[in-house]
Amino acid sequence: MKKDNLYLLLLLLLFASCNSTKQGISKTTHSLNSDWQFKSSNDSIWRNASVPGSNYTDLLYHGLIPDPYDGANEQKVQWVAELDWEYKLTFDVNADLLANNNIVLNFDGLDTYAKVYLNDEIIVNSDNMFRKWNVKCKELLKEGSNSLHIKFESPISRNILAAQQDSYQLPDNRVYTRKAPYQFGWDWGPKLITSGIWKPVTLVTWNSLVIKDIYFKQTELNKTQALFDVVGEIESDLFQKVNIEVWDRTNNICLTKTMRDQSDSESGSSFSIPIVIDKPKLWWPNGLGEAYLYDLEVIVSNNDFSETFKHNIGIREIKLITAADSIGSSFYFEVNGIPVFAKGANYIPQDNFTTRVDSQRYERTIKAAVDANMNMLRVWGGGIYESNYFYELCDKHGIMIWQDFMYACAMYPGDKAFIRTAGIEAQQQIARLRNHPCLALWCGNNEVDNGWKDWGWQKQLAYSTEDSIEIYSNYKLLFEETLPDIVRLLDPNTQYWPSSPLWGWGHDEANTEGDSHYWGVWWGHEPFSMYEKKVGRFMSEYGFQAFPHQATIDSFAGKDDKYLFSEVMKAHQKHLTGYETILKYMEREYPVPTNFDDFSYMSQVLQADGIELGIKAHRRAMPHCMGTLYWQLNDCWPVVSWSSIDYYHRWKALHYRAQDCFKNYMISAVLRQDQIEVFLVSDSLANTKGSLEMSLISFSGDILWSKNLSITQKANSSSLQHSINVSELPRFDKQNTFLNIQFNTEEKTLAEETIYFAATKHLKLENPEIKIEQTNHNKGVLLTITSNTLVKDLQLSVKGEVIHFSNNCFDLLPDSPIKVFATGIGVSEGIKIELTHIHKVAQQIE
Ligand code: BMA
Repeated sequence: MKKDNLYLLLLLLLFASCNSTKQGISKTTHSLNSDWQFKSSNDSIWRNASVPGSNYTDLLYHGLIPDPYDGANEQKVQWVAELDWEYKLTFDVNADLLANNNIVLNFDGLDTYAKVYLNDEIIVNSDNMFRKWNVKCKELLKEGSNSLHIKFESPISRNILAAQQDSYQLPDNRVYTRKAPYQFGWDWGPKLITSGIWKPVTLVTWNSLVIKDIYFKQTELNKTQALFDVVGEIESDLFQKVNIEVWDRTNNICLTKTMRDQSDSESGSSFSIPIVIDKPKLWWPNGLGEAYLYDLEVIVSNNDFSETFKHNIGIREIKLITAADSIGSSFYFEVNGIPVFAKGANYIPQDNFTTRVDSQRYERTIKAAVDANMNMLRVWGGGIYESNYFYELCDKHGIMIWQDFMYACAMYPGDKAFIRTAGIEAQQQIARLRNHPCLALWCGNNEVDNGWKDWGWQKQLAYSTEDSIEIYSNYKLLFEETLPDIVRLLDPNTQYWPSSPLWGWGHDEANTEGDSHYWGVWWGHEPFSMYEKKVGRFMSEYGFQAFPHQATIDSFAGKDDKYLFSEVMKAHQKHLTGYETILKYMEREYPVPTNFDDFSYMSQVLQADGIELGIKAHRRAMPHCMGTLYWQLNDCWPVVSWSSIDYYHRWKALHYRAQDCFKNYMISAVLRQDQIEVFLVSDSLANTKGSLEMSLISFSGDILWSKNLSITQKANSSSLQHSINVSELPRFDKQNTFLNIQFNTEEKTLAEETIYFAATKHLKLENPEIKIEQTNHNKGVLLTITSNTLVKDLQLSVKGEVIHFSNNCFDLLPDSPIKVFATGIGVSEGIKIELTHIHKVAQQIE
């Protein structure tokens, strides 16, 4: 028999042996999310409630509180968090359901201090929003009507009580409660502390066997094969033999079929079965290749019943490389053996009321990250562990996830009960997330170590030496022992990093070791040009605020509120000196509009220009620096903040700029005295040949000088491709000329950069004649925009309409048409586009 035929026969045999006979399904899940009622403990009237949901969203639904996101309403609804709340449900159980061998009540998430009573018996006493609770309850259920009653205690009163009982004052009372830290108020978020059932409730029945957990643990990867152990835990109520099949459903291949004898185990049983995936197709981060996923399925069965577990996995190896080197110590991600420059942002929860974030909002947010050419998001430690869907989208689109544990900006307790609940939380979250190929790193916390060392708590809170020793040893217990031990045990393929950043931004080491949060710009009021000097090994935070889209401001502010220090605008600016800081930076280099709308536009230009400097400095510095994650991607309510997309997913100028700066190819020209240094950065995994085309052009379009060079840019590198000495150039007016540089191949422009020789406020801009041609195109309008003279930072908008422009806030160069695609509901030819640009705004300043 020929080798090929033999192979075919073997495949067929394997297929036949895998083709399991049909058994009954062991497990049935009944949703218990309908018909809940709620009330505050002070009240006597029960009202309908939504599950998953919260007291705030339920009160909003009944019109009992004003919208906290509107105006300055946040203050008016603080009472909600100070009360205790109750939720109740009556549900029917029939004899058939009761006849099942096993009945389990699952609470996927209770927020937060909750006593759960089933038919008046307490079954859960929750102290942690990030845990799930599974309770066997067959004995407590009865045929007919059953009741669930959940009593939520105010986290505020629990925190006060815990603080009173402590022998020293921790930096913030919120630390006593395992609950989303940002809900207690942040410098971009309101204080809205929810209570409620924030994840689904289900009643699960099973007979014979149930899969409790499956972990696809990659054990080896080479060119021809990927080896995994399928590590599983099943529970069964019989001594029995079980069959286990593992399928690759993407390619319809049975990977293994085996039998396990559980007779040596009483109630639980674990197994580890090796599987091999031949000719593995790798999972790659966005921009480097396909994020290929294998849809794997594990079927556990006995003669009567079967249960199936499904998960998409990706075959890849992600390593964090932290090794001593000639500079200090490195910090970069190696993916499938290749050092990958991480491009992205910090992600915060998308709402203070997390249960309002539906799949569409997740899709829009992750799409915005993908469209901006990001390959990494950091799920920041002051928020929540995200929903499964969030990680599924990141798996699918090649967005690597730096996952913080949920601890931020304060010291935490270290008593037994706290460490215990923190440990269970970590175990459950790791088990839930470890099969996701997007998961690149577990990080202990955000700015806890940095805060302890640099923020002066010891003095402010008058800690004695003993207090300090105890507080920091509690820190070490949690972040240097408990959490890393659990990660090592449950997810040995993902590395753990104790705290982000390694050094605070005041330390020299922040530029030479580990990851860095550089806040000299913004918090330290240092000029944006410092981004070029303060380049660490991996920039995990840096940022600058800007106003959101006009329509977003209109969602919370009336006409009369639209001035900087109005009550409403102050309520939607959570940084103590936010507006002053924006103003201070704007004055340095930009015209400062007196008109509110123009000011808000200018703040976006300021933010985009500033962060562009940072991104470019970081990428240019590769491989010294191997990552840039700006602060922050998104918002949790409509607010003036560091985000690049606002609460309603409207892109600020920064998001468009990031899209450009995060392309695989990036040009960055730096002016150093009389030298213009032209850097080219490429993340492409192949060398690229092309031409570097440089032109010095006056604002009205006269080409004063040009030069073309044939170049090769090495794969995955940054290099100084060319240096122009200003003496090579003809004399030119610095306020009226720009240098445009393109990296072109025969087919297309891979990267482009335009630099100016004077601050924006000193540029001699002229009144442009802008022409816009509109043609219907697919589901939108294609705009072709031209101008006779340079238009700086041209922003397109359509009054009252929510339209997405494929490009916005760009420099329109003289006689160089730009094509922009406008999409939105009902968008078609003839839309009235309003234009804002620097010259127009500057002219309106009295
Ligand atoms: C960072 C974050 C947040 C904060 C942001 C802006 O360091 O970790 O704590 O919102 O700064 O101030």
